[in-house]
Amino acid sequence: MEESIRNRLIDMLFTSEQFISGEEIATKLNCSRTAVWKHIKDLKNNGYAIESVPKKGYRLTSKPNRISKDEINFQLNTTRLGKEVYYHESVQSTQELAHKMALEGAKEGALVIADEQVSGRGRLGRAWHSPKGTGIWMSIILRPNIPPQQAPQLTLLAAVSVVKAITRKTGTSPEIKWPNDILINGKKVVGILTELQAEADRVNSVIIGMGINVNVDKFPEELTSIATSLKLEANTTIDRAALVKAILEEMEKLYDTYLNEGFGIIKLLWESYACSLGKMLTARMIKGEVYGLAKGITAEGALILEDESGKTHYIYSADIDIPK
Ligand code: BT5
Repeated sequence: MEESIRNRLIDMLFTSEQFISGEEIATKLNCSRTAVWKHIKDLKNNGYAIESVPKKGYRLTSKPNRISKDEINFQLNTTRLGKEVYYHESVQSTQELAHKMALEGAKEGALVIADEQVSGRGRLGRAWHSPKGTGIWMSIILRPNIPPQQAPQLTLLAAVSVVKAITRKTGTSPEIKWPNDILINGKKVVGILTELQAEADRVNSVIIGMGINVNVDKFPEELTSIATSLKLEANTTIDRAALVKAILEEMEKLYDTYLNEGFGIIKLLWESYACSLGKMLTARMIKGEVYGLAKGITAEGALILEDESGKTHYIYSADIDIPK
């Protein structure tokens, strides 16, 4: 109840350009003027800039660039994804938390998101730089009824959703590097990590972790030549909550298509955004490397490489080097 008053108050302030009096708010929200005053105070403490003028009332002058539950749920146009939001100011890793919550029965679409990660991680235990207040560090829990070997398709689905949302919100043109990197002008702006909780023939949950460098101004030295942010590329600060919402909306649409019609359309979309196809590249795996022409992806999402002797290799997991 408290929460719904708060959301409706944000809604009223957000949609009105004029001052709204405390009395009008109290009547519309069916609460006391003291309750209105308390909610306004709380919103101010949470970074909302609200002008209050005696006899006139309240007016919202700026929203915080925050990614907590209120901001994400406000006008979110999905039915499942992001309906449950678990926001934290600082965590070790949203991925670890999401794993725990999935085991404890979190619903499909639950979102774990943090303003900062102190031990964010990539694949193979690598570190993921996740500084405070400037990125989107989040993990989404899905529960598709698919065999475990199809799960890599969801990494590709997630990548397409993020590219569509970034294009819509920033006007930049990101590309996908198989399997899980999103690049702008050749530098990594997003990393995606898909992990499973599964039995031999059945997926219990898929945890899709996304790290997005949104308003990061400066990277540690070891990353400056390989990493970039949306702000650096678009030359403007990006509203993080709006981008999270766009991702959830794009992803839910594609996920429904995937569940109803299979991987076909996602595969075509993925190929249209891929920067690695049709090029000679090296796939580095734990057991060795293959140099060859990237010909496409299979129906499972594996990369098809043709080496110089004409032999075809199917790559399920690797790091890719594309010579400049
Ligand atoms: C990835 O791994 O690209 C997957 C990253 C997933 C991060 C998200 S954040 C939310 C969720 N919670 C987590 O703890 N993780 C997920 P990989 O392909 O292994 O790439 C890792 C490599 O990227 C590192 O070894 C660095 O070279 C580089 N790197 C680290 N931080 C970066 C950053 N912020 N931006 C660009 N590159 C980065």
